[in-house]
Amino acid sequence: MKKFILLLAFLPANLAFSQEIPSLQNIGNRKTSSLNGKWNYIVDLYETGYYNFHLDQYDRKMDFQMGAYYFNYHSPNKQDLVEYDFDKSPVMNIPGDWNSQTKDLFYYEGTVWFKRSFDYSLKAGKRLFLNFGAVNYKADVYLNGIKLGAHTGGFTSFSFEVSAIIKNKNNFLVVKVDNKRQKDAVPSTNTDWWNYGGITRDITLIETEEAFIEDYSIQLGKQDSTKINGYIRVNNARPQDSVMIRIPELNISYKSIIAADSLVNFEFSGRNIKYWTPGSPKLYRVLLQYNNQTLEDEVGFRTIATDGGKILLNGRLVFLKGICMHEENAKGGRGNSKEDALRLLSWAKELGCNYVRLAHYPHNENIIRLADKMGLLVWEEIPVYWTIDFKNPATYRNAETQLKDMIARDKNRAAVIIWSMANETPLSAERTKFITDLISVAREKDPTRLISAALLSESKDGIHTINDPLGAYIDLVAFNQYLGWYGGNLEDAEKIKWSSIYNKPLIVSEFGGDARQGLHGSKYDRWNEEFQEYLYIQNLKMIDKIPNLAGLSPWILVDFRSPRRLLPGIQDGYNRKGLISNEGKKKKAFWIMKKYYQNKP
Ligand code: GCB
Repeated sequence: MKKFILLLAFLPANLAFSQEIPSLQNIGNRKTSSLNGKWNYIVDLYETGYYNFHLDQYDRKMDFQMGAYYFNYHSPNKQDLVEYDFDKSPVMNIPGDWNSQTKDLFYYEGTVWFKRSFDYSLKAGKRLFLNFGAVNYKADVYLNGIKLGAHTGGFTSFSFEVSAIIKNKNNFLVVKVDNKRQKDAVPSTNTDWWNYGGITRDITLIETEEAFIEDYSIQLGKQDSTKINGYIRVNNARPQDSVMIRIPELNISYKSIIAADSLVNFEFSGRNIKYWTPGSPKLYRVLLQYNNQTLEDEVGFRTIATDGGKILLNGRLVFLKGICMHEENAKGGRGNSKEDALRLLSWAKELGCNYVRLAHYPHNENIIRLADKMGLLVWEEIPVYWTIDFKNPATYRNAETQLKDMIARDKNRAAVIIWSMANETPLSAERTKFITDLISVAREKDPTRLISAALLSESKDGIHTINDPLGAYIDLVAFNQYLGWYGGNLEDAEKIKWSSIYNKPLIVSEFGGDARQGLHGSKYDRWNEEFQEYLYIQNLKMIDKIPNLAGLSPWILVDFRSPRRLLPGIQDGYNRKGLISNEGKKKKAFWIMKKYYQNKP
């Protein structure tokens, strides 16, 4: 152990606490090795491995404490007091949430420590980065007893450089994961989904050269769709180095010298491009070259804009035939794999969708990349959900970081057309300031996509309106409304009138009601499949009368776990608004929705 303390003493501060680097673009196509697999874990309800008995945080004091779990201490000395041992602790699959893997941890919210040992031989002149696809909610990361850093926010990717810390043999990576809900967090304490804890997405080591392409953006120009523009950023570039972009199928080959700030901004003609559309999701092979390195991607090109009440994809009217979905797998746990993505998106396709709303947080990259391939337009969202601590500047910074990280990862995916800032947030001046500040950031980071937020409608004297000041700032006025479930009478559906003060596209971002699959009876009684079917029939009649209606995404594709949904024999811990049950069986309303989309031009 002394060795580590010595190492710490001689490491410059910026390496002892390796700085988090903005997510590396396109990790899947780099030289990687996976750290997925079985990891040892210790459930630490009292955070005994993090604080001493006076609640001093071990990793802040930087002096060795045998109690600090991240040292993974094995004493050769029988006199030493060491009260933990990763190697004798149980294992679980990573990536994976702990709730669905371990019965005892089903309801657990707190700290769990994870450890994995591995060898890695890093040759001179190479660099190594450690990337986490996502950890819910807070991660403290330590490699070989040295803290790399901490990350907050359960659905975004983050990386640390580990070149100076990695050893050929017996590295140990320790991650403390804490998913306690907090009032000032994003999301806050109250959500209608399961707070799955753990290392929920892939853990990957990425090996690079000393200097390498870190990030890039490539898409059609907003003003001039005959041009392709964007940037390439090289990490550690030397003066006068150059980068090249090639799109062989379009005979494009563009070379440029890297500017002093390591950046190349580019714009070149993109004539004869076959646009990406849901019907024909054309992806081009794009090669980014720097020195003798080539990074490959598959990129679709399309434009997205609005004109009054219309949404225009490549300049042509598009109606969003959508469905909402959570990121859950077939077993009732957090989804992450390609198979999980395929299962969900195939159902969306079968329903007749050209669009999915990924609620209520950034989903994993497999889903986004598959949507790109399958031709599904995507709404992505950050978990600014219901009641957030809107007055708290730290909460704002947290939300802003999650927004930036979401945009950073997915900005090159043609499928993604909408960034959503929030869902059903209560009106107040602070809330509107919070969200409009987020909107400014989103527009600055990505001026090409549409901005939205799921709002609430108001009803007065039989007239429904969207009366939210945010309507003035967003491109698509989206709203959730639950006629016949949380209020209102289904018989009145056709009589309801809609008005909007905004001359913008309106989207019904949610509607629906629960049904227990297999439960049949009167269409007037809740929980029956016939009730849900009737609710859909009536809601769709109402929805068709909404002026400027540009799309809809019923709530929701599949039943999902929620601690708020407790009715025995019916809900049993699931929100039952799915068109498909959690066992994968379609309910009657599925076919109503499918027919509606079939008949919609
Ligand atoms: C909503 C929320 C969604 C809930 C849904 C419901 O409005 O946006 O997260 O799950 O209603 O089932 O109540």
